[in-house]
Amino acid sequence: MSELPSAPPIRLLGSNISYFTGKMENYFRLKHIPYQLESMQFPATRKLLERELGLMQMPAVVLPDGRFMTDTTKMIEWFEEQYPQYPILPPDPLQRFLCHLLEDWADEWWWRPAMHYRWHYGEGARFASYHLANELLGSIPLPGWLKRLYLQQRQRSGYTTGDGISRATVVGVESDVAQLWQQLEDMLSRQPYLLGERPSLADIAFAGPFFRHFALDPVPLELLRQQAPSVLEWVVRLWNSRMDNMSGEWPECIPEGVTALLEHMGRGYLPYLSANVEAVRAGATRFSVEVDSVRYEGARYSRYRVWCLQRLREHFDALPTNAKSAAEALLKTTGCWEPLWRDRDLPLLEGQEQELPFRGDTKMVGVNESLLKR
Ligand SMILES: N[C@@H](CCC(=O)N[C@@H](CS)C(=O)NCC(=O)O)C(=O)O
Repeated sequence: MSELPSAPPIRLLGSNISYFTGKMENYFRLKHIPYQLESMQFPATRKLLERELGLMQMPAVVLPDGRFMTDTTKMIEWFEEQYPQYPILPPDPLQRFLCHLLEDWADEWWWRPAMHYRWHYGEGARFASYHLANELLGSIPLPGWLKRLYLQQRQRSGYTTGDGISRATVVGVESDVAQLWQQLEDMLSRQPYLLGERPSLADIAFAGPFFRHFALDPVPLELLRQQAPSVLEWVVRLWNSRMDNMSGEWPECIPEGVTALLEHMGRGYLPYLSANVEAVRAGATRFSVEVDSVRYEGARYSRYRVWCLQRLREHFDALPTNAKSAAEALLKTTGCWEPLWRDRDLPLLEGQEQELPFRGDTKMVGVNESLLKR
């Protein structure tokens, strides 16, 4: 008997040491959605994605029908509609809202420290630049040392020293990371996933900074082994979890530990988001801000993150009345409420990000692309 040809799998274009590619892989695995990871090849992939999506961003997904997609947040939302069995969002609206908050924080705040740990230390920069030069830049006819040098400079000037991290900031950034690890260690030494017994969107989002960065790059990996072994165990547990095998229930109430995370987010990320709004409104592509006792000097503004703030507000506005009051009370006691609403009108471009996940308008930041553009 001949077998029916199986449907071509979903293609995930990215890198196997990339933050957002790792987030998407954790999602596909958890949902048991078959996919095939393909390393992007520059400069060809850049041209392809600019044509198909309007921008080059990692990862991209190509559906079996040939459509291209970008942005992990909107892609996951779309896949959840297509694969509604075993949802990664809890049924309780307040818990769902918390997942969206935590996802945004994981995506947009922990990116900078993750890049810092990779590119600041020689050990990390050597590993990552060697890996990426081979994985992504194989078709560029230049010597390996030059590609590695280029990658280190590109990533530092785009995402670390060029995004507000100076010598004086390093201690503050690393202690911010240490606080997060301690908070997660407290939670994950008591329960297998962030919301309790079942993995959720919050776990998928935190796979971004942890799976391909903190738990992979040599310097943070050793720190994680020593300081937060339960978090390290969670990284692998999540990678090896499947939603259709879960017997645990969604939690009855907000799990212990979430309040500390929200307080942390309210001290650092939300005030930063609001400073970013001011910078975008003023057209100041660089801005300086002190949040949670750390001063970021010359951080890049991000139009995309204005849209992120708008989305968080929309998620809040969409809550049913009871959940809305509970969310408001929780946001107020954790210091998140005021910065969430500080700027009433947000300086969004007309129709900004409305075509996601099938077309993007703005990237997180613009970095120097000379080598990859040829
Ligand atoms: N919000 C986007 C962010 C994706 C993103 O920023 N990816 C990084 C690499 S992991 C990237 O493409 N950076 C652009 C660049 O370096 O040119 C998502 O969720 O997919």
